[in-house]
Amino acid sequence: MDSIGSLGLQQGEGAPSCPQEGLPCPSNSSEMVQECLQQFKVTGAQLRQIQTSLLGSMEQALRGQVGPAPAVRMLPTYVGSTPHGTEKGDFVVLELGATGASLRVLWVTLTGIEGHKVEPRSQEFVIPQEVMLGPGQQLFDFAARCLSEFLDVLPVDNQGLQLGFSFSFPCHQTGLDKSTLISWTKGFKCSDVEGQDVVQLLRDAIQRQGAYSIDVVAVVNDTVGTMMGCEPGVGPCEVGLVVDTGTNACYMEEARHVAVLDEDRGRVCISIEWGSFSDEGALGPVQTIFDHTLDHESLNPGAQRFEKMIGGLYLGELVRLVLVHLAQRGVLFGGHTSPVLRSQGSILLEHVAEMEDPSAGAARVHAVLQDLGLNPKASDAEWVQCVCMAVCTRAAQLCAAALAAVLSRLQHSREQQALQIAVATGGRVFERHPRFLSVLRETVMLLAPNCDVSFIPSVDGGGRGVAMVTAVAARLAAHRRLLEETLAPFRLTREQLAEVQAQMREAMAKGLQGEASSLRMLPTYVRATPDGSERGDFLALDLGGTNFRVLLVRVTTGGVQISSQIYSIPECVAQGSGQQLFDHIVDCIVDFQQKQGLSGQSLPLGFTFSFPCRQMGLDQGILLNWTKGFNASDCEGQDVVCLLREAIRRRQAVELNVVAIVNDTVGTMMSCGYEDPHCEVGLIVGTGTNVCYMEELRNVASVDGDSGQMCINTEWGAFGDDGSLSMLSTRFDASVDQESINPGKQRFEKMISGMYLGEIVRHILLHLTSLGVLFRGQQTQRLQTRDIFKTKFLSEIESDSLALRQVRAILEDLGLPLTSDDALMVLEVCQAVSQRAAQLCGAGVAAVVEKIRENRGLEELTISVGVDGTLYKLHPHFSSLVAATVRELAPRCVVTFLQSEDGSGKGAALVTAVACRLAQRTRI
Ligand code: 0WK
Ligand code: BGC
Ligand code: BGC
Repeated sequence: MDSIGSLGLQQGEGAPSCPQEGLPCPSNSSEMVQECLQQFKVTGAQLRQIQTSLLGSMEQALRGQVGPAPAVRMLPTYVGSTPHGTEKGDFVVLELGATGASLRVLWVTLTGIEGHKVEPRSQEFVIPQEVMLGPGQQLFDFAARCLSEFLDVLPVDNQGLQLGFSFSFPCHQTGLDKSTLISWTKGFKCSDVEGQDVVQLLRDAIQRQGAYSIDVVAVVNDTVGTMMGCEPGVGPCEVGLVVDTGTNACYMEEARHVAVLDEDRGRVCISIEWGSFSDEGALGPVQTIFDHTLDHESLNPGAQRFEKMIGGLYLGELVRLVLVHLAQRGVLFGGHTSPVLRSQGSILLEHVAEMEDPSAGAARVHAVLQDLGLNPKASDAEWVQCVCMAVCTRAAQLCAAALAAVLSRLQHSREQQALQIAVATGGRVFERHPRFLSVLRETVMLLAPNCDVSFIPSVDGGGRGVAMVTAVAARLAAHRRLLEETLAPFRLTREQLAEVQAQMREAMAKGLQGEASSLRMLPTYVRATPDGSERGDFLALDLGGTNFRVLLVRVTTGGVQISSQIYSIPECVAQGSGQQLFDHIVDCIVDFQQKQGLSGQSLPLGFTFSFPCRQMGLDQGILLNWTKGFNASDCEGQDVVCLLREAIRRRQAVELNVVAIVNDTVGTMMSCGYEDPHCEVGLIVGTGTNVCYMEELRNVASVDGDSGQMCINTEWGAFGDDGSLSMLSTRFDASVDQESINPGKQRFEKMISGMYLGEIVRHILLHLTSLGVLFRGQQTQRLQTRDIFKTKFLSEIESDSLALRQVRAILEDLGLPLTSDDALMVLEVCQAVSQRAAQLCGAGVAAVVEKIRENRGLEELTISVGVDGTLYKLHPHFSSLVAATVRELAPRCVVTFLQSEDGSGKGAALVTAVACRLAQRTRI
């Protein structure tokens, strides 16, 4: 017999004469008792098999696998975090089902101050049998009456009371306040409740009662209340274990392991409902005839088989069945039974706990048996004590095997070999049964040796825990309301987007006509997209994006080869003097030429200059104003091609032939147009944002000619600088704009592009922190630092493949003390900000392609848009949201978005090639 089996029946543990310890025994009667007691013996191997099988069922249920119904349900409870300790407020708690035929109402005051506790006031109400077995409405009306009776004696207003409903039965929860009863257990069998939302049934009953306006904020399983009621200071309990009339446990599982939850972030508390564990292979061998009889005579035969071997509602009954069995065979009580002994449920948990309690002594056992109408001999009392001990030891061991399965699951889910965990225990079996906890603890140590488990008795039976959940639910509900209020302005309706599209169209038309408009609609002197006949070697510069690049572009019959080098533009240069900036550019060119062995060669150069320039020709561009953090002096109003040529001149011995200056949108359109002739729009969504497209020359007032097309650089970044976007602008946009180096400028860009989205998010997080919604209201220095929340964080945080812990890692790097709720809210903030940006961008593209379609009087337009920019390319959802918005707002345009591979440097070279070809033709 391996060591586990003998657990609980150790010498000197108050079971002086239970037979198997090899003590001398009376002849055949003792064999019969032994044979009975033997049936309750569970071997180590059997316990391990139960542990393994239960673990298997738990993981099968978590995976949501179809096929044979898993033995345990693994029900998500929507409790995503263990208590902060900051929860405060007064809460009503209604407990139904934990303690069998009674319900309890509590008034719990949470002070929110660590260690400062206000004793809850509570009242217990016995539930009449006919109510436990009658119509559901009767039960809930009974509960509502008890609530009123309890509140009537309390000095409370009858308004705005918040209630936590501890409902200790298996339920499918779809929210903290939405829970459908699966099936009754533990002596309850009310009609018209299974399959119903029990929160609604309670709300309806309270309504019918009409005495108090009570908001049922949360419904909680008693195991969750127990776990959450864990005494602060010992560190959060992450397992809640209840053994009262029934038994069950809950624990904190990684949300990503719970298939039914489309949540891959954070933890969620799972109510295992192990009472229904019934794997024949594992449980069959340890079930006795008494277990089968008990189940057969129960209210729910075949169900809750595991619970019926452990729960306090059944221990007494098991003992009774054994005593009847032994009495009827003349082994006990001189072969006599009594009507009480023969009646079901006559031996209660209290009786068993008393009779087994070694300190109670034989006299007490005697008294209990006499109360049952028996006339026991001394030996009878001893045997009865052994029977109680055997039944309860097995219960504790089976409970330990189940708990060991949970610990193994936690080791798996947290990929931890050694686990340190606190288990909150609740229920009268723990409170009243002298040895249950010690047998449980010892058996767990043997079944889960790598787990350091501390058992923490739950205070006031979980009432405080339920209040904690209610406080958390109330806080989360309040936070959610504040979050929704804060993000609502970012949730743009179709009407609002269509309005932006219409406003954009109007501004485009005005800009083309040279009328006042926030869209400058700048002619680029690019009249055609590449036709594939371009040839030659070209130098290209690409300034204005994240990186400054110098490129050598070789255009041959075989295609385009590019070699390039990235150079940095230090902030002091970008915001220094113009001369310094252009000298720096020329230094980079010279360095590149040397590295490429091009020194001394004067290749045609195309300059991608990604800032608003009024062009008078391909190689003339007056900088209208800097954007995107550039602010070099003495440049605005200057022809940047001249500034470059002057810098070249200053750097003697350098020959460069600057042929064309193009905007990065144009370079991108040309670069993609080289592969796809349908590409007539260039879109940038990177540090900044902008779009260009091929416009009919007849519509361009500032350029002569009515035939043919010209590429127009819309400079849509400035859209709304005339206030036309104010209806959409939020307080956070205003803060970002005010703190920028160009307040009042580039308003559309500041709602969309990579330079600003992170800042918008940061300002929203600051606001939510000031409301106490995030980071427990603690403002951190880091979060108050400009640009600390990079836009790339949005792309990382919103990526589907990123588990919440990585989201947490990003935010913890920012020194933000956060919970999983916080991280989930930060995710929602990022999603709202990037979604608005993508939709606004989509509304802009819809305006452009619809313009082209109407320009050409087409029913349907097929067109491609060349796109570049880090935000568009790296953000996991941006591009699809833009495309979806364009489909929505421009249904008669079939738009293909082509991500530019080589950036606009290639495009600049192609423009230069076209210019050279045209120049050559005019020279001929
Ligand atoms: C790459 C292009 C460049 C453009 C940039 C925009 O080659 O011309 O300015 O994309 O994206 P960003 O680097 O600002 O994210
Ligand atoms: C119920 C569980 C409950 C347990 C302990 C079981 O019968 O199904 O929901 O947690 O009893 O009260
Ligand atoms: C500039 C545009 C440029 C865009 C994308 C904006 O800030 O004004 O010229 O195309 O950024 O880089």
